[in-house]
Amino acid sequence: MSLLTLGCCGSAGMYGQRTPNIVLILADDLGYGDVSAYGARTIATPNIDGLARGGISFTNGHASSATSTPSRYALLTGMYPWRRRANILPGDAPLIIGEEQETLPKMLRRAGYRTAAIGKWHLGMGRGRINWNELIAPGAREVGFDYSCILSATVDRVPTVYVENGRVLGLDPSDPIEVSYQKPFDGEPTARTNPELMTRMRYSHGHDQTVVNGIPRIGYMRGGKSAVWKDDEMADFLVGKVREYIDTVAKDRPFFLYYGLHEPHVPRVPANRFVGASGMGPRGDAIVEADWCVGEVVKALEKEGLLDNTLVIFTSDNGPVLDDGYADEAPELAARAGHDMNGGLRGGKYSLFEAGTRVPFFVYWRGSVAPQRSDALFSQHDLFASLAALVHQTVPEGLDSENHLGALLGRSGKSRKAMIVEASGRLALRYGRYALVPPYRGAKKNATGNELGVVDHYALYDLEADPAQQHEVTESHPRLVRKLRKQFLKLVGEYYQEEKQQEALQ
Ligand code: NG6
Ligand code: CA
Repeated sequence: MSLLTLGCCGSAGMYGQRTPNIVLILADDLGYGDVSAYGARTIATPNIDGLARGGISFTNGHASSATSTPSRYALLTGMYPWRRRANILPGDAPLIIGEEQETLPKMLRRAGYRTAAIGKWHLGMGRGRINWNELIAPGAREVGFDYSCILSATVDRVPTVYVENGRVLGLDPSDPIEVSYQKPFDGEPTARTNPELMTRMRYSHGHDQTVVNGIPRIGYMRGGKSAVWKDDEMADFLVGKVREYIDTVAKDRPFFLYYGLHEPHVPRVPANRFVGASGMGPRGDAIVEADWCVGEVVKALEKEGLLDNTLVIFTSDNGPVLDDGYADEAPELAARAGHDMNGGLRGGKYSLFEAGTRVPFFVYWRGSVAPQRSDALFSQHDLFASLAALVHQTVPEGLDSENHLGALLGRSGKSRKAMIVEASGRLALRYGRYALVPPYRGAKKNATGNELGVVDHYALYDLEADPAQQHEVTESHPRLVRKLRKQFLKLVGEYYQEEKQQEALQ
């Protein structure tokens, strides 16, 4: 049956049933080695493993970028983020997705879906100079989400409040919120002026501005006391919103739910009941908490009788990091436990090496997707075109997203051949079994200790023979290096700036 002959929403689809609900769970900084599904024995993630075991476990699933904003931009727009020079946003940044721009949720809406975004956002909101005390627009709604309850940026950035449908949740109008990323508010303490305020956690680098809940953050904020989130209740709060949405959304049409977990990004402050759960301190405990959240989502779907008609996708926005700016002993505790967050890959968050973007990636659809392991190269930005094919929609011309629905549902081994990955504005190529990492000037590592890339030449790695990227094959494959370099420059075109690549950005 051809896709073109099929109707739109709710019709019997390509795989013989109504188009499914789609739940996309996106963890924050979860590494390839941070889930037991790929064999890690130092951490137990039974709920995530349940999706992996009952569905497709991708061994070569990628985020488009090694940091959050660009990665999420690519996932939601199907465009490479470096075309737009997307980089990590502050909490008061304007929306970086154009209001007219086609997006994954808009496409699903056209297919009859109800849409919701809950959790981490990090794509900006408003048009600049946000008044946090009024309706903030454009935002998630204009990107295509009917309902939203989101963190504007990251847990370590102000404002430390939830924004529900464009309004700060729980705000008392007599105590307005002000936010600045330029300078502290007169007379307001910061982590630098008043280090004694850091009662819950101290910073190791950066994060020395406004202190909220005893935790120093990036950016300055004052007011809005009644709206400030409680860090150790965030998982319960967000999963509560997710449960509520799944329970109450009208079931006459399918829904698309984007759930941005905040774990295990810094600051790691899991609920009390998870403290000590991993034996690895806050980072491990935050992963156990995230795993619990995933279990709650599955339970909620089960309770509503939706598991057979819901495609659940679980992945992470970028690779992992131990010390991302807070002194929570993550490096020491991981070493003591023998935990390799990278799962044997090189690099990590911020890196052009494999662990920057190769992330946990699982697709679960009970009764429709056969349990299996897949080595297909699949990038999150291909979800747009692939899901469009699933729900019989077309996508705009010129998208970077490619339709690999067959690979996504485990019905074909065919998938993307070449892919550009990005880390803090620097670019590299994946081509079949090879990775080509172009040079840049600057430090080999950043303050996190993660290795960023190669400093002075185009480096070629054979990922099949050497997934850990320990041995370059640059010298033994000069023709291939030339060919892939050409291919790389062709793909990145005018967007590749040698100088940009050479600036140490992050
Ligand atoms: C960095 C922050 C880091 C984290 C990251 C964004 C410092 C020193 N480091 O600039 O803590 O917030 O930005 O992470 O401030 S991401 O996963 O959202 O991309
Ligand atoms: Ca992230």
